[in-house]
Amino acid sequence: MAEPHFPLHTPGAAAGQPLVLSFSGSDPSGGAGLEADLKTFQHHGVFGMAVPTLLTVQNTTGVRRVKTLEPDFFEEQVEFLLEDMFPSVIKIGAIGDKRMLQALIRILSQKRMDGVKVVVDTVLNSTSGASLFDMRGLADFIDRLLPRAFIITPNVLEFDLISGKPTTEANAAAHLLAFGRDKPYAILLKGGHFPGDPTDFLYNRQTVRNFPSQRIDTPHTHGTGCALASAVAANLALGMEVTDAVIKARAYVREAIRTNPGLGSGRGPLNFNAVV
Ligand code: PXL
Repeated sequence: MAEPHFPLHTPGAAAGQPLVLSFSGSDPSGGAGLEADLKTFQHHGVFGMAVPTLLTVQNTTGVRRVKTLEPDFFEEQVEFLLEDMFPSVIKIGAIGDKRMLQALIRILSQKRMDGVKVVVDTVLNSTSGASLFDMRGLADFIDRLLPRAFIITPNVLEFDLISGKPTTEANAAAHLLAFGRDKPYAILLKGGHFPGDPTDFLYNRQTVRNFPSQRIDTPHTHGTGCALASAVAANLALGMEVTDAVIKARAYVREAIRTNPGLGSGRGPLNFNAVV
């Protein structure tokens, strides 16, 4: 029998790996949410942990139903986990509702969380179907969760909701500078909803850098935002500073879209094993 290309069991492979924790919703199709986060962490060589905020009835054709989990149970899971294993970076995805948001804010307000970098993927509405966040929690999301973030990754629709103003490719940089001025966090504005070839914008400490790219013509972009935010989280945990973390994460996601496996009959998942 031929030798495998790599050892099937690599004792101690996880030793020394940074720990990254995801709080997000579960997608049974494995393309978005918690499942996408863990695959992305694994690919980046960081050790992924996860506590779900909500469950979905979902396949590649859409999200049919959402069930936000019990915040008490969520908090108990987190507390018990943190007694034992502590992350250097936390990635937050879909939150569900205001009660779950409040549980998250309580957790992130703990003194021991001070040194933990928080990546918030501002999942306010899924591209397809049911709501992943009850908008009655929007004010608390903006005023109480976002200030705790190290970086947030809104798409254009989400940034419009957060900033209260419509953003176009032409006004994005000025708009980010004005909005970001007194904010403690960096903002990666994802330009996928802009017409034509999209540009992403990274606001960080009074500067804006733009990243133009060519649109890839494919329907298979399920979970793109989850993978991008998780790749940024993993790169931060590996010690990169924010601009490098974003540049590397964008390259990973672009290649993951380009080499997508074409699964499902709707918007299929990415290739999480993409090598860049
Ligand atoms: O990509 C946004 C997203 C986040 N989290 C979960 C999702 C989705 C989109 O479908 O299902 C659980």
